[in-house]
Amino acid sequence: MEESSYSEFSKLSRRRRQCCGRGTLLGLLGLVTTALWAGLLTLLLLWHWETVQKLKQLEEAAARNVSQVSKDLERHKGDEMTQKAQAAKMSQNMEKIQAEQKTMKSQDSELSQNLKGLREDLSNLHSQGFNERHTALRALGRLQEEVAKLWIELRTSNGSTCNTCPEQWVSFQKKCYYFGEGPKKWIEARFACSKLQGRLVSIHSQEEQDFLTKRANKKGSWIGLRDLNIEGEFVWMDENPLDYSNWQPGEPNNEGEGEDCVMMQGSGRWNDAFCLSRLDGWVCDRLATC
Ligand code: MMA
Ligand code: CA
Repeated sequence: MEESSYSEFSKLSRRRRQCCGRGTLLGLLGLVTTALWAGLLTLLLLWHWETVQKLKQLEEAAARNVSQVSKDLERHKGDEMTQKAQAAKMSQNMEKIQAEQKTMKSQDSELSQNLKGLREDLSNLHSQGFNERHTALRALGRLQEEVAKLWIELRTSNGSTCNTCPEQWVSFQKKCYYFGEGPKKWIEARFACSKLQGRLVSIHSQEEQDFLTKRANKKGSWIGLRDLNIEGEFVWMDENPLDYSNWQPGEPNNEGEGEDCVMMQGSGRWNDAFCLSRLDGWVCDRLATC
């Protein structure tokens, strides 16, 4: 049994020596090398193919990006053009608005000038109206007084006596007199008389003066004479001319800050005095009724 195993082994070893000679080894080596090369080439090809695929993908992505960018660019160009058109329109509008503004400004200044003119006209009309009204009122006052005087004369000539006076007024000839008391400036005394439907007294005769002297306030009274408008040109409240005077010697002297209102002293003599002085007495007159 042992002998037979050995012989088989030696047979095999012999066969191996026959089968695996130098040529066979070289062939095997060649095969292996070829296989290796083939593998390597396959790998290279695979790598190349992958790279090509990647490149293709990249190319496609790039193309897509480029088309997107060009689209965006076009859109942007479109937007830009629209914006430019809008800007042009806006600047046109702006110019129009500026022109309108200019026109409006000139119209405004024209209007304000017209308004100024109208205001001036109105104020002129007002003052003219006021002056006319004032003149008319004065004329009316004079006419009323004339009518009253004529009426009294008519009634007197018919035998009537026209010496009726309101209560607290004193009758003398054709007039009534009110002897006011209480400190007043000339203008306040004038207002007090007009409130009593009279006016500061006007004196036109010695008889009248004597009558007043007897009754007048001993500390002095305001009378209806003043030279307010023109210095030295005295005017009576009843607007009759200065046909009688009873100045204290040396008066009127327009003393100090100026004296434009006339007072009757306790003696009955007249003195021009400072209009804002407060005198205790003031005398009013009005026509008596029949
Ligand atoms: C006062 C005053 C005048 C008047 C003088 C007269 C000082 O001033 O009453 O009006 O003329 O007296 O001396
Ligand atoms: Ca005086």
